[in-house]
Amino acid sequence: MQSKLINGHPFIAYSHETFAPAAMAQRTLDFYQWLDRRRTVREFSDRPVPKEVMDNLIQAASTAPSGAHKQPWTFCVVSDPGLKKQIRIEAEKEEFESYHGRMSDAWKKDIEKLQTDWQKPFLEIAPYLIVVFKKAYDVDGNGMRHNNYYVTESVGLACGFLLAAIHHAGLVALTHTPSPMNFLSTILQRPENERPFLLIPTGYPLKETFVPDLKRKNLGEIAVYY
Ligand code: IYR
Repeated sequence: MQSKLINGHPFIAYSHETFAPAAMAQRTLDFYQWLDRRRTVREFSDRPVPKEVMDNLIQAASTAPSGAHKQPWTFCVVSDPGLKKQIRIEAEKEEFESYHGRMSDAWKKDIEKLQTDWQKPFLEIAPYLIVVFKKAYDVDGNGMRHNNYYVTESVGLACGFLLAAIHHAGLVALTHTPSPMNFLSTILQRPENERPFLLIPTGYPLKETFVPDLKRKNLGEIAVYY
């Protein structure tokens, strides 16, 4: 592999496949249509998923770009039934409060089409809960703090990659945000510099599963060309 130093910093040659316009048009259409089939699913099978698959999914997520390449994320992959039960109990406590007061009427009306409620059985049924933490800062071996940058953007990007990887695996996921979710730091004993970001149950869908009949915005509603 070709390499060189730029101002003392190592760089490597980047080789990248390119496509003719017609091939690119077909590829982008295929990719869009394939991504368009991804749906958030709330009904999981308890069918096991190999750990090797989870390892690959997490590594795919961690290829996302991040501020100063700090990779400010930790993916906690929970399969232990005791931990899943604790997470369900605490999530349902928070969700009960949310659905019975914390959420505005307008908010509840907005999500009525999803037919969700405070009960979250999938937190025990899905074979894996991926709990994504964002690292507000890093701590080195000497206890020194180091800055991270654009942490929310970076971890959001990694979660996007993760959801695409899960779809590519033929599995399904739910982007779940019990609020507040500090209980995840306690149950999983995460250090002070890590903050819970997203809880992603992952697995196979139930054989017979239904999802809300949602429509995506069309191009004219989401894109402005100048
Ligand atoms: N966190 C709750 C409520 C909820 C909120 C939004 I915004 C959604 O898109 C879906 C659900 C829950 O998980 O049920």
